Amino acid sequence: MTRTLITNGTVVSPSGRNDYDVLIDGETIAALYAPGQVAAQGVTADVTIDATGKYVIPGGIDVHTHMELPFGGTNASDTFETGTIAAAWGGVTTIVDFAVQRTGENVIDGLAAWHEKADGNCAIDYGFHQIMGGVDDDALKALRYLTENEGVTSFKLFMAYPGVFYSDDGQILRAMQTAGEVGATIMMHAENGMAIDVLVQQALARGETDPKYHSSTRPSALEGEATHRAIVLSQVAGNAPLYIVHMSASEALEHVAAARDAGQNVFAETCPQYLYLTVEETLAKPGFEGAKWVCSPPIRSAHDTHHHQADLWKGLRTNDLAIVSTDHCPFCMKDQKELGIGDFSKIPNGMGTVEHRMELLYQGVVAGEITLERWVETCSTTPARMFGMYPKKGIIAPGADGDVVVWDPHTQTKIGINDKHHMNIDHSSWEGFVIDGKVDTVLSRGTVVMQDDTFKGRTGHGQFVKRGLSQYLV
Ligand code: DUC
Ligand code: ZN
Ligand code: ZN
Repeated sequence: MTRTLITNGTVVSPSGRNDYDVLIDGETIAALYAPGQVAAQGVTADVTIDATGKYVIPGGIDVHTHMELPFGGTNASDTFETGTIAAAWGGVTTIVDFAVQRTGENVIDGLAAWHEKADGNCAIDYGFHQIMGGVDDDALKALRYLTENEGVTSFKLFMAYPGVFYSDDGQILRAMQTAGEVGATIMMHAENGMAIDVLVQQALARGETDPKYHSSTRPSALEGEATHRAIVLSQVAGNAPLYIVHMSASEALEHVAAARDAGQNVFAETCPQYLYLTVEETLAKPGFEGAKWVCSPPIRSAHDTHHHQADLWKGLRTNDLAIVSTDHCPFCMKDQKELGIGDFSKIPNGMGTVEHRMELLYQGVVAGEITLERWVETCSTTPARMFGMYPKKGIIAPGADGDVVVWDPHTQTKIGINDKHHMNIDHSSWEGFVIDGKVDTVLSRGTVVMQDDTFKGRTGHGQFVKRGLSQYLV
C-alpha cells in the first residue's frame, strides 16, 4: 500500500484553515500533523507531494451530473469515462449522476441500466440519484427499496417537461409522503412546465425561433411558483425532505429562505451558469450560437426586475443555497444542438461544466462573494453531508477517503476549447474565462489522478458509492 504525504500546505475545511501535513495510507487519510511533527515523529512515506503555498482541500463533489442522458432526441455527449476524466481535471473526486426512469418504464430497470453504463468506466467515484418520470405504486415501492437497500437515497421529480419526465401535483405529493416515511430526499426540478409549454407555442407561432426565446418563455416567476408549490407539498407531506435543484431565480430563493426560516427540511443548490452568465452575453448572441447556453432553468437576463445573480451569491452566503453543482449535461453543436435550428424548443437542454465548477466558484472567493471556507463547504463538505457520504467524503480527516485536491492560488487557468477543456463537447460554454488559481494535483482514494497538467488516473478506478440519508434532517 502506498503511503503518500502532502507536506507544507494549508488544509481548508468549512471551519477554518490550518497548516497540516496530510498522510494518506493506501486509500484512506491516516493522520494530520502539525508543522514539524512529521520530522519529529520520523514519519515516512513512499510519495511526497510538496504543497508549499497551496491549499489542500477535500476533493470536489458534484451532486448533479447527467452523463449519457437521453434527452431531446439525442444523448448527452460525455460518457461516464470522458465525463469523470474531465471531472478529475477539475478537482472533482465524486459525482452523483441521475439514473433515469421515464414514464412507463420500471425504476429498478432504470437503475440497473445506469450501473451498466458506469461500472468499470469511471475514473473517480460515483453515486446515483434516481429520476422518477412516472410515479405509480411500483415506483413508490422502488423508492423504498432503493433507499433501504441500494444506497440510492434521493429521487428527482420534474414539474417541467410534460410528456417526458413530468409529475403532476398528486404524484409529487405521493412521492413526498413515501420519501418522508423512509427519510429519502425529493430533488425537484421546479419550473411550471404546463405554463411554459403554452408560452413556447405562442412564441413559435409569432416566429420567435432563436435560442434567446428559450429564456423569455421560461420566466423566473414560473420557477418561483413551482418552487413554492413544491415547498407547500412537502409541508403537507409532513415536512418531507425537499432539495430544489439548479436554482436560477430570486423568486425561488425567496420561497426557500422563507421555508427554511420556518424550520422546514428544505434545501437548494445553484450552478455556475446562474451565478456568472446573462442572456445578453450568451443566448442572445447572433445567429444560432446562443444554443450553446440553452439549459433549463434558463440563464436569466441582466435586465430582469430581479437581480438574480446578486441574490444567488447572497443565498450562498446565508446558506439558503447550500450547494453548488453543475447540472452537467453536455451536447455538441454539431448534430445535437443543431437539432433546434429554426425552433429553439428542439435544442437539447444542457451545458457542460463538470470540469470547471471548482475553478469558477473559486472566482467567488477572489471576488469577495464567499470565503475560502465556504467554497470548500458548498463544493465538497455539504454535498457529502446532504447526500449521505460524510465522513468518508467531503473532509480531510483520519478515516476519510484520500480524496484530496491541491489548489494553487498563485497561478491562472485559461478555459477554452484550445486551452483547458477535457469534456467531450465541441465548444466551451466558458470560452475565454481566465481563473485566478488552478487545480494542481488531484488524488482519488489515495491515487494521484491528475498532476503536472497530466491525467494520471485510470478508467475503472472509480467505485460506486452506496449513500446513506441526508445528514441535515430534523
Ligand atoms: N436541465 C437541463 O438543462 N438539462 C437536463 C435536464 C434539466 O433539467
Ligand atoms: Zn432539472
Ligand atoms: Zn439536471
